[in-house]
Amino acid sequence: MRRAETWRDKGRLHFTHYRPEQSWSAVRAAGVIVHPTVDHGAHGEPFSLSVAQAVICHRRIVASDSGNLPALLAGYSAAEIVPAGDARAVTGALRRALDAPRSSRPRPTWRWPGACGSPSPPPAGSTCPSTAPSPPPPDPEVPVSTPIILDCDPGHDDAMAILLAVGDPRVELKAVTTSAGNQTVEKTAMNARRMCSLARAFDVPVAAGYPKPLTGTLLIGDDVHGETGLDGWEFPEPEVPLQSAHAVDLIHDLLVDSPEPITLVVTGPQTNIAGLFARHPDDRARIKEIVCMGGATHRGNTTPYAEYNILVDPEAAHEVLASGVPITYCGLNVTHQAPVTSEVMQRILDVGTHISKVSASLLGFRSSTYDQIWDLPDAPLHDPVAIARVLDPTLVDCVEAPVSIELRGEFTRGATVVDLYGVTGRTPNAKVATHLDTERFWDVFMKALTALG
Ligand SMILES: [Ca+2]
Repeated sequence: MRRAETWRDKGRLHFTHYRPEQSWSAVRAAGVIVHPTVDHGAHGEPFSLSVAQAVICHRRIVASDSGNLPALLAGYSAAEIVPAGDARAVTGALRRALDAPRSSRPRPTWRWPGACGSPSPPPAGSTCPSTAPSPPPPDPEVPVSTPIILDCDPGHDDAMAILLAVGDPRVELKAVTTSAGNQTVEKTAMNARRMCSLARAFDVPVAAGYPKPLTGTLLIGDDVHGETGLDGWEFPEPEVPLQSAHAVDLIHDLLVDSPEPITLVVTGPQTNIAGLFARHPDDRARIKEIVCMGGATHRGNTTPYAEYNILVDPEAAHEVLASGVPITYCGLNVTHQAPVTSEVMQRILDVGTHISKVSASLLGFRSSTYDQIWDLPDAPLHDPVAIARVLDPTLVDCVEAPVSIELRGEFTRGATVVDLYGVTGRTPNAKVATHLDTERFWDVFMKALTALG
């Protein structure tokens, strides 16, 4: 057996030729692609640069062979080009490409179509026609769509987050997975199916995750969200089915199969994500970032200092924070800048669709419970703020800060301890949202709602 070549990207990327199945996705997650006409590694066969026709790093060709590449690789720009079969030259070119500043890398404007435009690599030995269709030229008017997986616990505000994710073209909703939180995991999965069906997102898979937190018993939020977890509307039987796969398996498969890192938006307790990292530690390198609704820079909402999502499973939140995956917290301090006022409710109704009518009814129920519990009839719409941060980061200002999850406090378990002023001297380990552009946020939400029809 030949000596395995190893490439590293600042310690994150680790790829060896002859152990392809596990490492292959890490390479692709880092933006390195070997042209799929030789993508046998993903299917368990040895991959070798000696048969590679092209090696692509962050959408730029760094190595290529001859043949029908011009047609096959239309849409890619060239960095430096070295012979694809020269492992030493390719390794050097890849290192230089991976070390290039992010800003100098072209933004992806179209999706990897698979060999010859098909979703799967062709059988070994087959050849692509020289007239393979070229990808469409990038349209500057069409926004780049960020692939996301929404892990949530619907829940009324999760429900609105689903609608925003489906209705705004700047995110591509790859899946909805549910955690136990606002209601049992069976009910949150049912509610995710209801909302995807309502939004006619029939191709978005929905899967249920763990039934309880890593430690302790589940604290449901039926005081806010009711017996079903989504009280306030009588839903028909959902058309979107429940996947038989566990949420963790679905997330893992999507991460492995994706040609680019995926953003996880987490708007419930973080149990599923902690479980994912425990079972598949390599998946950390396949995630672009985690944007969560959770925590607060000041006070909590379920105990004086703990916010609900973190309080339900503090150990999971701690594991996710310690994973090293970039994480952004959209906490109560910023989500309370999105109150559903009577004016907002009227705007939702004015959209004039069935979906807007259902939304207004759901939010009306939630406002009534917020009014009873917190004397807050203009209930803040927490979870869509995390989606907003992904689809347009300028909507949500963030600062970098050291964050810790309180696991033991007698009165403060589940609190996010955010060192906004650097008094602890710790290195910042998270982004923390501090301000929401409320006016533009509601404009974006209404636009998405309108787009859903
Ligand atoms: Ca939620």
